[in-house]
Amino acid sequence: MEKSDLAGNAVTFLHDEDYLNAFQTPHITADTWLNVTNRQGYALNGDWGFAIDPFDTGFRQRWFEYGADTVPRAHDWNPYQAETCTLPGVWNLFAPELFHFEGGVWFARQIDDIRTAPDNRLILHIGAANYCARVFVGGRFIGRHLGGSTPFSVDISDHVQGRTMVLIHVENHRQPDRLPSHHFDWLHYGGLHRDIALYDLPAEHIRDVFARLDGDDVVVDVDTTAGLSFAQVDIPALNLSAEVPLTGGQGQLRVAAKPRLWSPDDPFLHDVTVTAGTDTLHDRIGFRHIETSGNRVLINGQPTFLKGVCVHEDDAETGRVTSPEDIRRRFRHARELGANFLRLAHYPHHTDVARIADEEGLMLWAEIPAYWSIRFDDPGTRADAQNQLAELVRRDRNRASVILWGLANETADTPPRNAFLADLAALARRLDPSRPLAAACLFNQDTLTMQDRLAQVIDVVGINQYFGWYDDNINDLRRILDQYDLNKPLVISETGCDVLAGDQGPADAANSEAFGVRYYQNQIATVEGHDAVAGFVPWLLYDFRSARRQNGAQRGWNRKGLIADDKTTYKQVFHTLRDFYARLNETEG
Ligand code: GCB
Repeated sequence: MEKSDLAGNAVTFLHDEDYLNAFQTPHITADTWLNVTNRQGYALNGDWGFAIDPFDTGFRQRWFEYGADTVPRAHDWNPYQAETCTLPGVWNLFAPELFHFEGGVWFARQIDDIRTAPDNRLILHIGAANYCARVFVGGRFIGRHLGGSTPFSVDISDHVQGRTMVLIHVENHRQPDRLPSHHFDWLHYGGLHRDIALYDLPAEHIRDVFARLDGDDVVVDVDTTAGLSFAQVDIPALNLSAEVPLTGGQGQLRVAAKPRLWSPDDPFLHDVTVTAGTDTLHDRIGFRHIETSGNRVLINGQPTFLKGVCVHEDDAETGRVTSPEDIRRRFRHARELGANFLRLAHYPHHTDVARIADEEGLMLWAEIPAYWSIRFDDPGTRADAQNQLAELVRRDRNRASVILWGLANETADTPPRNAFLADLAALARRLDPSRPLAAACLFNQDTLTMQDRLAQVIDVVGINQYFGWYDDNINDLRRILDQYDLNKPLVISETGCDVLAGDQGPADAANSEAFGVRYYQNQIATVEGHDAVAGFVPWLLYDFRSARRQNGAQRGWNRKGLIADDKTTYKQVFHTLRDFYARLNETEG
């Protein structure tokens, strides 16, 4: 019989079904998130020990107590002798037998106390963990974070002494109360797929800065720890150097200014430096106006047609792990297409995406995974969604390239859903009054009208439509556009069909290159010049993995990419769309 240190009863830990209760709270949320832009952190990327744990043995047997004063005996895993992996990483690609693993995995490594002053704070920052992460430091449970694509920070100062063991348990069970829920069209990668770093900060420090244009004013919100009484804001290109009084760590600077505006043609970024106490945060921020008027999107007052393409964060070699090179390749392909806009589907992408788009002058739609069937009446799901949205907005609201927050994708119009999404809209507007909101809404399939009540809440109405693929009659699309009577921009937020690169079949054979070209030609002929349409954002740039796609042409991949999964092989549809955007670009002059 195994021995347990849980209780005198040697078998308790095998029978206790409440073993997780002690690891549900505290929640790590947007409230503890730290803006780490340009901060010099100590990278914790690289080798970590790991173990899969399909039975939650690590909780029952308290594996996390490794690193505490007493080392547990007779345990079924020992992080000091663990197999290793490289983080950021997704376990699906650690070994072939883990490809479809869904469950819990422990990650472990030791860290050093890097504090440069005794009362400094040590903040652990994790770029993303899909889906539920529990953090243990020095044998103690620190907190739990939900949501697979947004960053979180946690103060671990009180638990680090000399060299200290950190364990992070990540589990990605597909559950109906999560976002996304248990059913979605991409591969359910699990892991710690973005940067992990440790920050050594003065006890009193800057938590966040939010700079933007509001009418003729530049506005800078400063959020610091409570002990600071003022901050200094410097924007040299505006000759601006001002002191901001802080109350309870909060302050706002508002000054009339005429900054050189960021635009896709001139993506000018201002150096913005905020200093408070001995702490400094530096960012490069573009100032621009984004609004809607009637059925047009206006950038700096100019009607701008969104020539777009959707993109997933997926890679044959690295899964959800991305890199600046991968992001720049995405943007090179988008530019080659003649696009000015990308929809980042269907969850927050890496923080570098918007940063690089800022520099390159591309516009983005950033969204949270309120996708398909969501438990809209579950208060836990609602809290999770609000937190994911808050973490996304706080992370990216300084990025001029992000012009739309996407709230939801193809969710059915019911009262609980409308209440849930109205709350999310209110939250987005409170955290960021400067951006319009969008969503992929559902149209009425019988009347071919836009009847989704969500459209009343948002500013830019998206429709995903696949006439000529899932639905037959392309004329129905024209009918939807002709009947569209909302005084808001309408964007085709998805359209596309599966094409197997190199398939030379005839135009009436699904999956052939010729079929794809005809599909796109029909779509474009319907949309081109139609007054109702403010943007066209086909589905999508690259083929991506999806476990629910298993026919002969798919074999685990959604093949609607304009470019194949190698991110190199162009399909003919790429050129069809490029020709359309070239015509638009020519007319725009
Ligand atoms: C959609 C979904 C997207 C799917 C796509 C498809 O409407 O929003 O996530 O991948 O269709 O390929 O069917």
